[in-house]
Amino acid sequence: MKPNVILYKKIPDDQLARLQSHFNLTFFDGINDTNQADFISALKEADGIIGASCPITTRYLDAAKKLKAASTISVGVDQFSIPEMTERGIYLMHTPGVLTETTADTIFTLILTTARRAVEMAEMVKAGQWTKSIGPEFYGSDVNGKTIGILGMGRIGYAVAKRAAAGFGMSVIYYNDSVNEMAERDFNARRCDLDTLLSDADFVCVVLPLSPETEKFIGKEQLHKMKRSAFLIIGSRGKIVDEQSLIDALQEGVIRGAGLDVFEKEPLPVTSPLLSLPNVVALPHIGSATHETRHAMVVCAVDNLIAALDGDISQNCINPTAGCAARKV
Ligand code: 8YV
Repeated sequence: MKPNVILYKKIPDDQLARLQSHFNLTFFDGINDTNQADFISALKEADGIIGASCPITTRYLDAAKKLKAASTISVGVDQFSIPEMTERGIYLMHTPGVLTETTADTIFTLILTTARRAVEMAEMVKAGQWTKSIGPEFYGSDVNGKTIGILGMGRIGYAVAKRAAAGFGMSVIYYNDSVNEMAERDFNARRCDLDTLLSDADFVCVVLPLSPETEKFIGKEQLHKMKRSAFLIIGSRGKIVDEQSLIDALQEGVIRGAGLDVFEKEPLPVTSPLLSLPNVVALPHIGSATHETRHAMVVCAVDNLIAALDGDISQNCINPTAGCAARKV
């Protein structure tokens, strides 16, 4: 008998066909108030689940007595409680690697557009307001030769450092639990404490994963330690920065601007003050959103689930020790 799997996100046909050939598949187009009861009832028989962008709560896990593996189509695993999954003996699989370069491209897009005021200027041109040669009131800030401070020097941090050092001649400083020897060797990156990073960087770039330890890691106190001429770039998860403190800092001129791909609440409410600030570039969480990369992420997540349900968790498993946990039934 094929294992029972729930897919809770639309995926391309070729990968849907792969799932169907391996599993007895039930599909949900996201999890919402209208289909939640059906989702819970399908969970009772599920061996595996695969999807993204929906929190997998304790209530769901309580129903999922047979669940062996969850495969998220993302590198971030903040939709899950890792300790809870481990304790219940459920493997959590994710998709690192395949989205690194694309996400670093998005982060650099934010660095360049905020510093050079590209979105604001483009809107001015489209509105027919480019009537004379622009003066100092519209000048931006240089990116080349500046200092970038990267919070979180993992794969994506390294890829951002590569662009910064090799492409833009920037000095790289970083804050990370451990030394990243490759970044130090390849880009002369220097590890420092948080206060030094905040006070020295012209671009403070947040690529830390969201976890209980990093939630609201950057608040008023940290923003006030940044240079008034500096930019804050957030590329991983919005909840790492206290959004109200950021809004205050931008409104009061504590920092010069912010480039944001992620927010405390997504989609960003239309009433958010961030939307009326000219010194903010806001993107709709497009970090990995290219045709090529999103497809590669689905392929990776499908591979991960097939392997995990076959007992192979050698690649991309967040909690390999889940196998040691006594199964609660
Ligand atoms: C996706 C992401 O937007 O991989 C991640 O952690 O944030 C993004 O690439 C998202 O999880 C939906 O697939």
